[in-house]
Amino acid sequence: MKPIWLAGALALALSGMPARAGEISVTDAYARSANPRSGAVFMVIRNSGTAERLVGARTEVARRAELHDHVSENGIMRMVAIEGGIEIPADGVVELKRGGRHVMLMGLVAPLADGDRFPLTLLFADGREITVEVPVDNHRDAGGRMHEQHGG
Ligand SMILES: [Cu+2]
Repeated sequence: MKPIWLAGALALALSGMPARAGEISVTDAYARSANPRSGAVFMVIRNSGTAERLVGARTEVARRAELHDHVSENGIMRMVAIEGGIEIPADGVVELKRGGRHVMLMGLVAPLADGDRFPLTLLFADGREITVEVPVDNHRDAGGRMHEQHGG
């Protein structure tokens, strides 16, 4: 019979292995911040593995990072914290975008300015963490594309 500590060590080693890391990829991450206290992060999350759940996020640039959604109440849009995380379906794509789900940064340590970049760590239900570098881009259009130069 294996000693219990060995099972524990093995589980730790497995959770730190990059074997599953390729199954979730994050692209097109960017942040907007309209005031010095808060900001929002948007991105596209692709999952080529089994169903997964984004349960939280953390970053050194804000005291709190929360998963938010927009809901309409009596014709007024407001933001609410998402209970239970965001499902990333097997072989699915989830887009965090303007007017929809996003990672809310609350209590910015310092104001975010265009061109700043910061690391954001996404926390998943199975314990894995994926850190992405997020550029601040207040001029990106709502479709998530970079503004293109006119006359080009
Ligand atoms: Cu929000």
